Amino acid sequence: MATTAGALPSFPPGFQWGVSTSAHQIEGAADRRAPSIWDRFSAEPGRIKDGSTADTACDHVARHREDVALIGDLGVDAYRFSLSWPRVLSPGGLDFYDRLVDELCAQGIRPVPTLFHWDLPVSVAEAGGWLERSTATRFAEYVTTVAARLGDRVEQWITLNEPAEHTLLGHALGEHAPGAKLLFDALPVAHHQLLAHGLAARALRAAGARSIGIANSHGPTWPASDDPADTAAADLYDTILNRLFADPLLLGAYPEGFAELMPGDDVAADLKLISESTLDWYGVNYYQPTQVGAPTASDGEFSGLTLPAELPFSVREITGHPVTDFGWPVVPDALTSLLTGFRERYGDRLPPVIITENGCAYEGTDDQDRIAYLDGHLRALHRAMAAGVDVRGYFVWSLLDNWEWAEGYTKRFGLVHVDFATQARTPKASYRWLRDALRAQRA
Ligand code: IFM
Repeated sequence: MATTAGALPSFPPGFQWGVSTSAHQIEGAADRRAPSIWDRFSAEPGRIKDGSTADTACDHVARHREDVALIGDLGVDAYRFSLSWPRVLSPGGLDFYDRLVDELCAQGIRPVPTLFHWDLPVSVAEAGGWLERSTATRFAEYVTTVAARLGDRVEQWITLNEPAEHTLLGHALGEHAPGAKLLFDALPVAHHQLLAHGLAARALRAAGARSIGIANSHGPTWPASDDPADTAAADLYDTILNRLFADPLLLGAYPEGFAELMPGDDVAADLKLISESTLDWYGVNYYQPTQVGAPTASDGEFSGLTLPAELPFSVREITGHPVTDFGWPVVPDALTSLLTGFRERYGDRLPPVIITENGCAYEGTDDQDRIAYLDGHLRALHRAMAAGVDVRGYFVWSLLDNWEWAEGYTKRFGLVHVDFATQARTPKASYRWLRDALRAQRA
């Protein structure tokens, strides 16, 4: 992979630099919280590639001071972490987040909590989970509790992380928790998460929050060919990934043909609630483009996922680009085109954008490939900004090597290496590169 091309271009003053993590992937201390659907899922044989669980993960609950010090030394402005809803339900659970927020504030790092990053409490799942409308209401109650406790120090909130992945991987394909294989019958999960976003935003505003966002995953969809069967399949995939969640939030409407499939007596009223003043900024998690074609006769495979032949599209391998250890193609230009495409599609309805995740899986602590990845994507981001997209921040995924869901501990996304046997943290070359790049931005 190519090395970097010297100093990064200058980002505007006030641009927010950050690193991201999520609760289930780093916290450990599983015995001190209620179970989540991921605990249950990872206990089922064959679900997780290396047979591991996140019971210990990065032992972050015990080591959060050391981790906050690493964030401080890196020199970023903000730390995006998530709260574990099951921990908040458990005695003393919120005390941990209270201490974490205090520690961040003491180091001058802005806390940016995500309120849901896939670890639904089992108790909520047993009442129907996201297939039930009542989960959105329960989520808003939990958010009210969190905001009452942390709202005096937290200004910037993220309601949900990647509801598209949680719907598709968790409820349509069964590759993530809770392991349901409902295909298009999973659509209520999308609607109820959007409703939860709307209700949570209302609860946060009532608690005085002034900066609310959501972290949605997006990436350009490339049709496998000009054949109408391929372009139609790619259009559908693109609608599901790039519009099913963004259109309701930004336009107050579902893409054509989807509103009729959503649950509830008054979807139009829900859409009003979902879209009205619920976003001060729009979070984009970007990793890669996807090449999509017409369905194939047999099941497909993509990044370790099985894609059943019944799907109305198939995902094809992208060639001609370097790939990460996950097999994901490295295409920085696709970040530029994604953002300029969003600006074209949504115009003034698109609020300022923050890149809430971007990063890559590579082994090793002399991670020159990660440096080249980050360098390339930051330049691509700068090009999108020069073309008029209002981008206000960039968060690297991830601070630490962590538990990568169905991949277990086999994929390392961290700027900091974690030895999972000893819990020793070792900053990688990419950590030092980012630290120096941030110093140069501020010089
Ligand atoms: O680790 C995940 C994260 O939890 C959500 N976004 C993508 C990351 C890499 O797969």
